[in-house]
Amino acid sequence: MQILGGMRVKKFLTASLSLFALLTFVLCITAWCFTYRGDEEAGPENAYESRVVLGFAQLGAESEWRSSSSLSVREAARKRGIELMFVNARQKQENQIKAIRSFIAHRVDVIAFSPVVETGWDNVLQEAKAEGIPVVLVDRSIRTEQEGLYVAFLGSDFVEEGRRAGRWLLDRYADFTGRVRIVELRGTEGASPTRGRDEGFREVIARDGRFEIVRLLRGDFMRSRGREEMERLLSDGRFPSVDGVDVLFAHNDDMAMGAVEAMEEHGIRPGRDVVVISVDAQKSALDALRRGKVNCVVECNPYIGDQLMDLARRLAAGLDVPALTYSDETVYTADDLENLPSRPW
Ligand code: GZL
Repeated sequence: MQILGGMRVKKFLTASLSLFALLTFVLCITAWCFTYRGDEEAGPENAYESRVVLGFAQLGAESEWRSSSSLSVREAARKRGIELMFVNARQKQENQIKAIRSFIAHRVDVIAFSPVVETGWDNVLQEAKAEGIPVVLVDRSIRTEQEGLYVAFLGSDFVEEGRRAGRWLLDRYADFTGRVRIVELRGTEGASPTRGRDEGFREVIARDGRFEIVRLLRGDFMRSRGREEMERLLSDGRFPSVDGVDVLFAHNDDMAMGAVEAMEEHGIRPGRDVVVISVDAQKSALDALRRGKVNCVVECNPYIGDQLMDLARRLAAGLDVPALTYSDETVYTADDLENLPSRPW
């Protein structure tokens, strides 16, 4: 009986093991069917259906352009169903660094930010890299010796924006033989748009000895600061006297508008007594172009929210993204008054 019993147990065990092996095989096949997508990448359509959390550290709210940038990011995240953790760093690098660290702690899928200045990011971006969280630079760029601290840049070619301003100016003065004295109203020191616009503008005007930058003003991309700086220049009586200035090149609209206000209060006609060039092409500058108070507006495109969400979804799905995406931009002058774009502010 012992033998019979033993044989029964053996048969039972054999049958059980066979059943277990069959079930395991069926489960593996089932799982494989739900994950393997043939030889293409893990289905891009999956990339566009899963939950994505994007941490975005906006640098502040210093200008019309920045407000348009923030609106574009928020609208695109809402439209595309992306969970957005949005922090306004109020112009302070330490606030952006704190925000990035909180995104890391929350284990967001992707981090994006517009670096207020170009340097001082290595440590916090190393921390994101160590946690395997991809970082996208939006709008402004950074300078670093380290590789792989970010996976993509999405924004403008600031050097080319400066070149466009310079090329328009040389063309404007093509038939003029005297000296052309320029005041440059600079944005935030240490920021990539300030460095780039200055570099591109100087590169072009250097081709013609008549053009000279006779004064640098520092407006930090803010209207109030642009006005204060122009007030200061006007009060020292050298503008636009015999040794005065012919051109104002402002790194953004807000500073240009502040300077225009100050000039008008001193009886100077901006756009006529002084040629005014601005960058951004937000509402205030386009309105001033229509009224003849600004002569040239170089566009800088803040409306990149949709492109950012595309990058975020692809990165969250482990798909490749382009390392560099520049915005399409143009230049507006008095010749374009019939087809200027509308702007929200
Ligand atoms: C440019 C952006 C600049 C704008 C300013 O991409 O970083 O910052 O030109 C803004 O208006 O303050």
